[in-house]
Formats: sequence, structure tokens, C-alpha cells
Amino acid sequence: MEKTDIKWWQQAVVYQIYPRSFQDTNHDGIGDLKGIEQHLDYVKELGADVIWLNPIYDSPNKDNGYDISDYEAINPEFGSMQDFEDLLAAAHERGLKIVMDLVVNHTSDQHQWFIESRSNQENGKRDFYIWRDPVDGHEPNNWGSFFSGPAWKFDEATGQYYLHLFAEGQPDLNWQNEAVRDAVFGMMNRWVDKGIDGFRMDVISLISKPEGLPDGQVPEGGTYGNSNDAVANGPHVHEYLQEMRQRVLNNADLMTVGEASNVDIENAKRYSNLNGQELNMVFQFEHMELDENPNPALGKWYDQRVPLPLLKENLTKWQEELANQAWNSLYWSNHDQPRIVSRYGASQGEERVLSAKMLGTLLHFMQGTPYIYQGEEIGMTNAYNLDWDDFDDIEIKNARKYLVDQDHLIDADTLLRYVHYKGRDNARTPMQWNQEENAGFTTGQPWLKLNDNYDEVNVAAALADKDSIFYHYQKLIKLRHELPIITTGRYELIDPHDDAVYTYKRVGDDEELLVINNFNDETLVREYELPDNASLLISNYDDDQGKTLRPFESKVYRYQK
Ligand code: ISL
Ligand code: CA
Repeated sequence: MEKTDIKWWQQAVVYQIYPRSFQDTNHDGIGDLKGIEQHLDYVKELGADVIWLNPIYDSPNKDNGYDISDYEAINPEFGSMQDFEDLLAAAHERGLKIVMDLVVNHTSDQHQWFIESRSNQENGKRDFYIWRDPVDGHEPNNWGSFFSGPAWKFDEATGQYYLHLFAEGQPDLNWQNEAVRDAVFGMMNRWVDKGIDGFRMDVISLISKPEGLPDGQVPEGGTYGNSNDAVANGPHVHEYLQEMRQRVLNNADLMTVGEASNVDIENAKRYSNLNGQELNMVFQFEHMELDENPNPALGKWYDQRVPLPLLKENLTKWQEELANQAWNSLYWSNHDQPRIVSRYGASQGEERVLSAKMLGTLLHFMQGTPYIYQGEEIGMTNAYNLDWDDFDDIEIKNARKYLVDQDHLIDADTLLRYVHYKGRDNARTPMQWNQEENAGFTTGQPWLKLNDNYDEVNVAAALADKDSIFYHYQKLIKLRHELPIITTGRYELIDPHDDAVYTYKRVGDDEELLVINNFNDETLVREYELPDNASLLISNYDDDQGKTLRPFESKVYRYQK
């Protein structure tokens, strides 16, 4: 990769904000746009270039904003369109870009299109969604929803089923209908005209459904067919994205990232090809799905860590195979994933701090565009203090309803253990700003219980400590901005079979970086060949003990070849 070819979004670092949990300013316990504006300087201080906002559009919140009832109105809980315009202007003043969530695989069942669509079979909007007659009095096929239970809902009034790959309140749009594409692209262009800087596209790999909607495979012991496998990367998805590129994305210098459930290398090369026909990059899921339950009927619900060699093999595959052809996104966390220190590091004490820095270093020295999820930069952990009555997430609630109560696949205590390891609410507890009541998030009643460790884990404490995780991330971002080799260098894995240490190189024309990361909470000895001119670029300890690697030690050397 030539240095001159670098695009701005390849050298950028993205900070993801989950507005509901970031900062409340009007005491209703719900984060809002004004709260985000208040903290723009914080994001700037960290050094990120781009903010990705989770959905802020009008929504009945069956799935926290991923069920949109009006794409062109702001959810009043978050503020007004004026607040949004103010936020965008304030961000731009600081040189920060804003990328919006685009949720167009489905709408809310409260969206005007669906209200019309379900009104009767002859309605002009009927074909905006995916309606089918019952087959032998049953669902049209065996697909299960991503949130457990069936993917079809029978509509008594019109005698047909509609498809919802996610919650019942999230009917799938029919992308085969040209009028749907016109409506979506028109809406996107109006946001582009407002001056936004890009889109993160929700489950974009699912928009093209397979011809004839064939049954999915039912896992052993399971009840429903796998709709993800049946639908992902459908027959027209690339065609639709190329059309979107022509009709919307080429109208401005945007950053685009497709959330691509079930995407493999070959598909990713098409979605995010450097030829610029579709998207800039995708969020692939393979490294997030290594710790799924061996019983496929239980899907993601599990509590066992991944052996390190498997993680390396996977991340390495993506680094090697996309190089010079497509572009990677790099992420450890988001609003759907548990906290990364609780997954690959430690949740408590000094080890929490060390492991957060180690994990940050490992990710940020790879090739791709890194995403930091709010709170990751202070090492926020899973919320082990939340119990059944505290959860809000529909995925967690449905897992309880279907996997425990209806299908008896698992007992409630085991599921709770899995939820504490994997549940989405681990990421969604309010941002921890300081030691004050509700961590400074709200003076009202927070919409979701806080993690009870905010006394220790909070932004104020991080900013006051020069050795904090925050400043480590700040340094990682700065290095990415300053050293093109982090963007362009070739990746090379050093220790594929080592089950405790993950070491890789970035190879440039005349220099190299050696990135060493100890995943163990024990001291180990490992020896690497280093030229005499090697200097330590960043580390999470204040001295270098050569071949001795202390718990979660992470260090990067830079040297001339
Ligand atoms: O969250 C997941 C695993 O825990 C995924 O299955 C997730 O549902 C999937 O990646 C799609 O996620 C996106 O679309 C969903 C929404 O609930 C998620 O928050 C969003 O990121 C439906 O819009
Ligand atoms: Ca509020």
C-alpha cells in the first residue's frame, strides 16, 4: 500500500456513542444529544476523529432505537432536530466527524409505511414488507428470529404472516421492491445534505432475502431454522449496495461501515473492496463468535473463554486476506458485545488496567480502522451486579422466555451466568463519569442500573491519573496518526501456537514494529529477535525487563530493518 493512497477513514479512529447511556442533561434518566455535545471536548482530548452515534431517530424503543418509526425525526427523548444540528456543528467546529446509524433492513411496526402496509392486502405499501400466506396453517418457513422465537408474526386482520428477523416490532423491509430502495436512498440523501459524515449500516448483509425463502437448518436440539445462514449475503445484496453507492454515497466524501452478520472473507472482499464500489469496510463477527456455546441451539449464550491460538488464527486471517484488497474494521466492543476486559482480560484491580491497555495495544496496532466503544477507554467492565429484574435488553429477555421458559433448553441460573458473560446490557450501563451519584450520568432515575464499580472506574479518576487506560488509548491514537506504518505495514503473526502470548509484526519498507502481548495474569519468559536499534514505542509497564513478560504485559518495539 502506498502512503499517498491513504484515505482519511483509513487513518481515522472512531469513538462509538450509545446516546441513551452517555449523558443525561434534563434529569429524565436517559442520555441525550445535549449530553453528547457537553462531552465533545472529552472525545477530542482522547484524540478520536469520528463519532458513530447509535440510532437517535424516533422509535418506540422495542430494541432501543433499532426499531425506527420515523427516519427523519429525532426521538424526543434525545432532543430535537435543532439539537442534532447544533451537535453536528459543534462537532465539525472541533474537527470531529459524525457517522449515523442506518437501520434499513427493517423499520418499527409503528413506522407509517408498516401501518399502511398492514392495513389491508391491497394497500400500496403492502409490498414494502415481506408478507406471506400461512402454509398448512403455519408460518411460511421455519426461520427463527435473531432474538429467539419465530421470525414470523401472524397478522389476524389481513390473514398473512410478516417477516421479522429481529423483534416482532421490527418488520423486514422488502428491498426487492424498487419503491423501497427509492424511499431509503431519498432519506439517506436528505441526511447527507444535512452534512453528516457517513453511515454505519445495521445488518446490511441481510437485506436481500433468498428466492423462495427456503427453510434454514435446524440445529440439533433446536426449534427453529437458522435464518442468519439462510439470509446473509443474499442474491442481490451487492447489486443493492452498488446502487446505493451510485445514488447516495458518491454524493459526498462519506465513511461507510456495514455491519455484516455472517460475512466471510470472500464476501467482505466484495463489500469493502478498495475499488470503492460498495462500502469502505464491514464489521465482521467471526472473532466475536469464537466463544459461542458448543450447543448451537444456545447460540451466543456461553461463559467460556476462547483459547488464544483460535483468536490469533482468526484475526490473522482477516489481516492477511484483506490486505491490499479490502479494508478491515477493528473492534473489541460495541453496544451488542460484553466488555472486552471481562472477556479477554481481568475485571478487577490492577489487572483490569493492565489488560485493558494490552487489549487496546493489540487491536490498535493492526491494519484497519479502530472503533472504541464508550467506556472502553476507561476499562469499563461487565455489570455483574445486574439481575433479572434489572435487564432491559430484548435479546436477554427473549432468551429467558424462549430458551428457559418455553423450550427448557437451559435453566435460568445458567442463563444468568451466560448473560453476565455475554449479555448486551453489560455494554449499555450508563457511562461512568465520576464518583458522584449515578456516576454523574444523571441526577434522575437512570433507565438502566449502573455498574456498581463506578467509584473506582470513572472518567474523572482516569483523567487525573497519568498512567490511566485513557491516556494509553490517547497515545495509541496519536501513534496511529503519526506513524503511517500502522496504517500501511504488512501484518505478520509470530507465534501462532503460543497459548499465552500474542506477538505480531508490522512490516514497512524500511522499518518494522514488533507488538508483544501477554494474555496471562502470570509472568512468563519469551525471547524475540530484535536488532540493536530497537526502541520501545509504548508499553503498559514503566520499565522493560526484556524477555520477562509480566502479567498482561504489552509492549511495542520499533526498529530499522
Ligand atoms: O447482538 C447480537 C448478538 O448478541 C447480534 O445477533 C445482533 O443482533 C446483530 O449483530 C445485529 O445487530 C444490530 O441489529 C439489531 C440490533 O438489535 C443491534 O443492536 C444492532 O447492532 C437489530 O437492528
Ligand atoms: Ca435526558
